[in-house]
Amino acid sequence: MTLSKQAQPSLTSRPQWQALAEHYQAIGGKHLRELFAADPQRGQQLTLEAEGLYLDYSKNRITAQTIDLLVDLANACQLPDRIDAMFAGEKINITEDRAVLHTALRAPRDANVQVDGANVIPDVHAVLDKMSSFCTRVRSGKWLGQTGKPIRNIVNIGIGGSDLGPVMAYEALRHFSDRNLTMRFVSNVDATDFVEATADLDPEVTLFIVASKTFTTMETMTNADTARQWLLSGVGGERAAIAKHFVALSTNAEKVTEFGIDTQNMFEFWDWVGGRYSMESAIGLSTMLAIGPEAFQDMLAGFHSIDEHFRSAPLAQNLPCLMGLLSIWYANFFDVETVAVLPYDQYLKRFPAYLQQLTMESNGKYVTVEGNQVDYATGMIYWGEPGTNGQHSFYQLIHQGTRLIPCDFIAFGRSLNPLGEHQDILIANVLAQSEALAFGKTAEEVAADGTPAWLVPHRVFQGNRPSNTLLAQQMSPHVLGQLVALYEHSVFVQSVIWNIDAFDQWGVELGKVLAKRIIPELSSTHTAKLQHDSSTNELIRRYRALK
Ligand code: G6Q
Repeated sequence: MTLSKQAQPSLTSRPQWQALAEHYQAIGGKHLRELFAADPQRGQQLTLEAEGLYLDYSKNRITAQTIDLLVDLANACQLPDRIDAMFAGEKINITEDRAVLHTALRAPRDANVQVDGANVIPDVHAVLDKMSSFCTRVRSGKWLGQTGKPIRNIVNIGIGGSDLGPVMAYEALRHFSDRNLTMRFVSNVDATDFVEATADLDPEVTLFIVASKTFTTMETMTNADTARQWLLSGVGGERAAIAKHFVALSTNAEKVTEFGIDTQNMFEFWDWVGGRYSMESAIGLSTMLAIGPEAFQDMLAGFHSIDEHFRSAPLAQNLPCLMGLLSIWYANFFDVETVAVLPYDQYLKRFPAYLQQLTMESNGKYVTVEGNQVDYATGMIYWGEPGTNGQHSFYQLIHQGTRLIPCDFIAFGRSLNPLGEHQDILIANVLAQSEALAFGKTAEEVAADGTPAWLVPHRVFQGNRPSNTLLAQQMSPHVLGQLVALYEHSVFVQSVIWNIDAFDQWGVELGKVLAKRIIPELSSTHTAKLQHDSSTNELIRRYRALK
C-alpha cells in the first residue's frame, strides 16, 4: 500500500484544522489597515524571496501566526512525505495507479528517478535530444517538405493538456521565438478552428504536429484527419508526404503508426506525465521549434529550480507551499470561491487560461483519495486576464462587489519591449491595484475630497481585499518555467491538504461517452427511437431540423 492510500483522519476533525478555525474567528474580521498599522515591518516581513522570485504576501488577511498554523496543518497532513513520494516516483495518482513525474521531465541528465525499478531520466533526455535535433533541422531550413521547400509554418493539433501549455508557452515566449516560423494551434473540433488557422498557409511549407498522449482523442483525431486531407490535396496527394509534413507527440506508437506517421517522427512521453503537466515533455515540441533547444533548456532549468526549492525549502519559506496554504486559508475559512490571476505582462495573456486547467482539472474533486465525500470545499475557480486590461472591465467587482476574490498579481522589473514610459505606467498600475484593494478609501476620505454626501457610499472602497504580488526581473523561458512549476506545486499542496487525487480527471469522461452516442443520432437518416430525457431528445430533433 502506498503512502497516499493510507486512511487519513478527516481533515475537519484534525486539531490543526480546529486551531485554524479558532484563529479565523480571532483575526478573520481584522482589516488589513489594522494589520499594517500594528506592524510597520509587515511589508518586509511577510515576503519571501527564492530563485529570483519575490513574493509579497503581506496584503493577505493573515498574521505570522496564520502561517504557523497552516504549516502545522500541512505537517499533520504529511505534506513533506507526500512531496518526497511525488519526487520519488511513487504511484500517487492512485485512481490510475500511476507515478506523477513531471518533475523528472526537467531533471538534469545525471539525475536518477526510478519508476517500476528503472531510471527514467535517460529516456527523458533521449527524447529531448531527438527533439533538439529535429528542431535544429526545421529551424535551419534543412527539413524539407514533399516538394523540396523548407518548412515555414508549424500547426500544433491537440486539445486540453496537449494544447493549452503549448499555446500559452508560445505566447509567453514570443519575444524569444524565430519570427521566420509561423506558429498556429488548432484544438477545437469546430471546423472553424482548423479553417481559420490554415486559411493563409501554404501546404508545401507546413508541418503538422499531432499532439495527443492517447492518440484517440476525438477532437484531435478529427482535426488530424482533416489536416492530412488538406495537406495531401495541397502537395499532390502522395501518402509519402505524410512523413515530411506530420510528426506525432504521443505515448501510443500503435495508433501513431495506424494514422500513417512513421514512429521515427514520433516524440514519446510516458503515462506518468499528466496532460496538464506535460508542456515541458515532447508536448513542448512547438515551443522548442519556436524558441530553439537552448532556450527550451533554460525553461527546463527554471522549472527545475522551483522543483528543488519545493522539495528542500522549509514549508514556511517555501513559495509553492505558502501559495497553496494561503489558498486553503481562503477557500476553507473565508469560503472564497475564486482566485484571480492577473499578470501585468502582455506575453502572459494565456497564462490564466492555462492555469484554469491546471488548477480546476486537478483539484475539482469531491471525494478523497479513499473515495469518501469531502465535507469541506476543494478546488477554487481560477480565472484572470492581463493587466491593465482587466482594470477597465471586471476589477470593479473585485474592488466594490460583495465577493471576496484574492488576487495573484504577477509583474516584472524590466520589459522585454522597453518603450518610453510604458513599463513604469504598467507597474504603477499593478502596485496601485493591490494598494487600493488592501486599504481602500474610507467614507471620511471620500467626503474630504468634497464628494456630496449622497455620492459618498458609491465612492467608498472598503478595502481588506487580499492579494499576493509576485515579482521577477524579466520575462524569460527560465522565469516561465518557474512560474508554471510554482503553480503546479501549489496545486499539489492544496490537494494534499484536501486529501484528493490531483492527477486524475474522471470528470471529463461522461460527456465524452454521451457525445459518442449522440453523434449518429444527429443524422437525419437515424431512425431508431431517441431514448434520452425529453429535453435532449427535443434538442436533437431541433438540431436535425436546423442543419
Ligand atoms: C489533462 C487532461 C486532458 C488531456 C486532453 C488531451 O490533464 O488529461 O486535458 O490533455 O484530453 O488528451 P490527449 O493528449 O490524449 O489527446
